[in-house]
Order: sequence, then structure tokens, then C-alpha cells
Amino acid sequence: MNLNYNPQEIEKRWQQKWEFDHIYEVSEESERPKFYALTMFPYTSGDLHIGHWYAMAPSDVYARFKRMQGYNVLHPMGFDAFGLPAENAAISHGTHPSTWTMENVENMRRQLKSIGALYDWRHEVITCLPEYYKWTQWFFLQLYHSGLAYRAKAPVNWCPNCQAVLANEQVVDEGSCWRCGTPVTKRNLEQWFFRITKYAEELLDFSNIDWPERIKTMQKNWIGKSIGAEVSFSLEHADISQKEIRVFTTRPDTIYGVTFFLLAPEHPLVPLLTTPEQKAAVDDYINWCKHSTDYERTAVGREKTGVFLGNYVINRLNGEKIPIWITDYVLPSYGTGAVMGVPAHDERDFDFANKFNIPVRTVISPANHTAQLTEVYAGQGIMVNSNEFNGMSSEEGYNAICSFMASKGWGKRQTIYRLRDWLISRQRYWGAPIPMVYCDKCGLVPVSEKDLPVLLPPDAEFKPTGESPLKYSQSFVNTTCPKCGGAAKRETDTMDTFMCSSWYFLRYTSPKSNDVAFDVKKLNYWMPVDLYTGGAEHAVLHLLYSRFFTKALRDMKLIDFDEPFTHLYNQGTIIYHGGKMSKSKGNVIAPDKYVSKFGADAVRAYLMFIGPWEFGGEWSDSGFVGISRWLNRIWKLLEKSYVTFMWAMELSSNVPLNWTDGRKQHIIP
Ligand code: ANZ
Ligand code: ZN
Repeated sequence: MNLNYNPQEIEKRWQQKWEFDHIYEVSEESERPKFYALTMFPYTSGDLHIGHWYAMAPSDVYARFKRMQGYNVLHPMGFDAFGLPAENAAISHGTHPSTWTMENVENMRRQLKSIGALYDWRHEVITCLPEYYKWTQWFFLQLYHSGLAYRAKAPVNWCPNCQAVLANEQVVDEGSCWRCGTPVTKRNLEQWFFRITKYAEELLDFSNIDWPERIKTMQKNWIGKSIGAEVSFSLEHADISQKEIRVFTTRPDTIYGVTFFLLAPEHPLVPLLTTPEQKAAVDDYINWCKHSTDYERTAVGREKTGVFLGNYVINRLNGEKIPIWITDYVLPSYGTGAVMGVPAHDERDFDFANKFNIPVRTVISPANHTAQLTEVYAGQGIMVNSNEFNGMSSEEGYNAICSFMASKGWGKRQTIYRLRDWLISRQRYWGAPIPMVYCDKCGLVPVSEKDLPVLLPPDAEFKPTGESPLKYSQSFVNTTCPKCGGAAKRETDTMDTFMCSSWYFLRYTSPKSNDVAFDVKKLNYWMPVDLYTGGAEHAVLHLLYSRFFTKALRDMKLIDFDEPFTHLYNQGTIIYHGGKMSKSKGNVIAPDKYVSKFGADAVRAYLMFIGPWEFGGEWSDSGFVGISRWLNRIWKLLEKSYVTFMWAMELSSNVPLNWTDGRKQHIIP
């Protein structure tokens, strides 16, 4: 042995010893207080790069720190293993998704072990294994029986490149697919939804959790609560049975300023309200709108477009005839899909009115200001041009108009949310099959719990058609009805992988239980998670779904806590060559060669010293070499002190020591 720092030897020896002594195996039988330190599990893409290490190593350092402080620490690791990339690999290389995924798991587990973390691998979960997805399906059934899962026809986001349906949350960056960046289009399909909107209000309550402001704000904006009123405009049209159209407005106090009325191009009344003279222009416009995403449609500053339908509604407060237009900035899925246009006090309406020469009438005046305004005024003020409401403050007017409308039966106060139900069905193979059956006699029938899991057939064919390969697997599709025993067909859609990750932290607490999704005693011991760490990019996907899932399980009386993650921490990102390190950008640094040459501790130390964890930092080879040298110096210093100490002992006691490892010659002249 020599004095040099030799991580290959040192780390191997210690990692073996930890394993041999089972020192990181945790149990619920402990006098120490529990601490559940959770790190977002990785997707099985095949290889961990330094960016992944930045998520794993500092969180492991913290878990070790809590352990040294005397806590009983659960710090598990597992794999998010269902999803499209596995299926794409199957299409392009002919490997079965399961083979591709499990090979990746093997490699990533080896890499994770080289980190030298305190993971208790007995708690590992892999979401694509039947022992796991059996319970994902079981949760689907529980949600179905609680009225929280339902099927409906809906315009869905469709990625023409991935040939797959996307959830709203998966449409990112101005309307592109979160996976491949292709602009997303719409399709009308029968889909499965989870009723997350039932929890919209409760999900806005963050009072019992300690989360970064930024994430809470993102969830708040995503849920998008709006307080206002639903008010109706009357429709007097001989051929239409409907006698009114309702709009949602946050400013009922501006109702005397309405000079036009807007419908979403997709609104069902549009064909009925279009006059023959306007039909050609309206049809053209509707077709043109199909090419824009919701994000583009509602962007501020976008050039306003629209077409007059040739018909009118009546403003009930003053009897005025208001022309009906369609425009793309009114979305069919928000509010009622109809808007009262108030150009003096709404920016988009102002631009619209200017473009089409529609009059602008001021009805809210900034205090002490009486002249006609020349630009849009969106604030509060004094009501003008509003008949008997003139002179009231806009707040008073808001209430007075709401009460007046309500007394006439023309409207009511209302709160709406931007949040939509969570679309969970995917026309894909590599996911948990939705455990439902279609029977000609009994209709839609849930698979019985004792028949779970509904297994993926191993023999599916993978073709890039956009339809689930399950559709063409006869052995899968044909089944018997759980109710009447007659011939029936299985649902061939699979579940969004975000369903698998909405409960994996529960499974970690008892990953081997065969007859329950989780062992309640162990669950109650470890949950809720004390510290959850991961990337901020999951703010409205995984982190919102997991909260919804927890609340739904609480209402089913399966668990007795409301929030899954007490404390959340988002680490920063690792930058390399000027951009976020990621596989898709092609700027990844593979940890393996650094670990084998300089040791895991050098990589860990480098990542810890790069700066505060939440800010991230830049990977630099020279910086890394500096850290490695520093570790070397510390090692030598300690070794020298040790040998010097031993030598001094030898001299003072006159008892010769047995210097078999040759250390003495390095230090003694
Ligand atoms: C009249 C009005 C006057 C409005 C005014 C605002 C200001 P938030 O806050 O986002 O909820 N709106 C209603 N339904 C819509 C739809 N389906 N697509 C696009 N816009 C819609 O916005 C609510 C406001 O957005 C509503 O209040 C309505 O315009 C518009 F001075 O009504 B407002
Ligand atoms: Zn039946």
C-alpha cells in the first residue's frame, strides 16, 4: 500500500462492507424518529448522465446527514418504466419494449450502485412489472367505483409525430409535444378521464405543505380559479329553440359596455346562427382555426381575427342589439365558450373592436375622470354610461348587477377553473392496460379485482400506425364478460404513465406485498414523505397528479393523510456547453468514466461544491480535476498524521509495531 488516494480500492472495499453488514437496510421497528427522503425516480432511458447524478447524489448526502442525526431514514430508488420511448425502440430496432426496458434497468441500477448511495434496494419498484401494474389497475378500479374515472368523447391533443394523444400538461412551449416538439393538433376520440376537477378548490390549499413559492404559483395558475358571474343574453330567433346564450365574465360591472358578442368557432350554435350570406366566410374561418393551438389562439398581442355571423343577441339590461361574431381567442372549453365583448375594458376586445371598427363605450371611469378614454382601462373605477348604476364604484356595481341579474333569473355568481379533467387513456402498448371490458349485453364492465393484473400480451406487433398494437392482438382483445360470462372485448387503451408515478412513493413502503397495494401499517409509519426532491419541470404534471391521487385515496378511506409530500425541494440544473445537460441536446457527460478513474466521492464532492443545490451550475473538467486533487491532499494529510502518530507511539512505548503495509517507509526518513 502507498499513501496515494486510491478510490477504486477504497470505494469498492467500503461499498462491499456496507452491503455485507446490511447497514442501509431499514425497518419500521426502530426507536429513532422516521424520515422519508424521496428522490424522483428516473425514467428508464438507459443511461444516467451527470444531470441525473445531480438529482441523486446531493439528496443521498442529505439522507445520510439525517441518518447521522439519528433518524430512521427511508431513501428508496426505483424505475419509472412504462412509456413511449420503449415502444419507439421496439418499432425502430425490433426489440420488445420489455427487453429494452429491463436491459436499461440493469444498466441504470449498476450505475446507481456506483454512486455509493444508501439506497435499500429491497424497496425498489419497477412500474412496468405485473407485480406493480396490477395495483395501478386496481387503483383505476377504485377510482372508477368512486365515480372519479369516466369515459367521454372529447377533442384531444394529438401529436402527429408520436401518433399519440397527449394530456394538456404534456403540451408545452407554445403548443408543442413535450416529447418531440412537434406542433400539437386536435382529434375527437372516446377517452378515459380522471375527475381531478372535483378537487380543484382543495388543490389550491397549500397551507399544510412547505413547497417552493414558484411551484405553488405554477399549480395555482394551472388550476386557474376565476371568480365572476354567468350572465345570459337573450336570443330571439324564430328557427332556434334556445332563447338565451350565457357567458362567463369576471367583470359583470362592465355589462353596459358590451358592443359585440363572441362565440368560439367550435360553439354548437355557430351553424344555426350563421346567415346564408355569411356561411362561406364562416366555414373558411372555422377551417383556418383548426391549424392553431390553444396557446397561439389566446396569446396576447396576436393579431385579432373573426367573422360576423349575421345574427344578434340582446343585452337584457339596456335592450341593445349586439352583433354575434366568432373569433379564435374564445376557447370552446373554457367558461361557456361565449364572451361578452367589452372593448373599453378588456385588452383583447379592444384590439378586436379596433380591427373591425366596432364602437368602444367607456363604462368604468378611473376615479375623477369623465372624458371618453382613448385606450383600454382594465382597472376599477366609477360606473358611467350604465343607467341606474351610474356613480357606483365598480365593486358596488359588480354586486348590484349580480343581484339584479339573479333577481331576474338572468344570471348568477360563479367561480370557474381552468383545470380540466385528466385525460389518462393512451393508444399505446407499453403502459398498464385499462381494466375494462365491453360487452354487447352489459355494456361497460370493470374487470373483477381477483382477475388482476390484466397482462400485456407478449406477442403484440409494433407498427407506427397511431393505433394501439393491443387492438390487433386477438388473444388480448377477446375475453369473457365479468358480469354475464358472454363473449366480450377488452379496452385496448393503456394508462398514461403519470398514473404509475402518482403512487410509487406509497408502494416503496411495502414493495413486496402481494395481496395489497400497500401494507397500511408500514405506509402509516413512513408517509407522508418528509422531503421530496426533483426537477421543477414536474410542477403541474406529476406533482399535481400525486396530490390529487392522495386526496382521492383519502376520500376512499384507504389512507388518512391529505398531502403526499410535506416538503419539496427543486434542485437546479447542470449546464454544459451553454445549455441544460440533456440527452436530447446531446451534451451529456457520462459519469461512468469519471467514477472509474477518480472515484464516486470525487464526482459527489464536485457536485456538492458547485454551488447551492437549487441554483445548479456548470460542469467543468478542470474544476473536476481540482476537486479530485483536493481529495487526494486530504487523504495524504490523514494518512501522514496517522503514520506519524503510530510511529510516535512506537518510539515512546518501545514496542515495535508490525508495519506490514509498507506505510512507514513513506514517512520516516
Ligand atoms: C367581459 C369582460 C370585461 C371580461 C372586462 C374581462 C374584462 P379569466 O380571468 O382568465 O377567467 N372569457 C370568458 N370565457 C372565455 C373563453 N371561453 N375564451 C376566452 N375568453 C373568455 O378571464 C375571464 C374573462 O375572459 C371573462 O371576463 C371573459 O371576458 C373572457 F373588462 O367578460 B370578460
Ligand atoms: Zn356481459
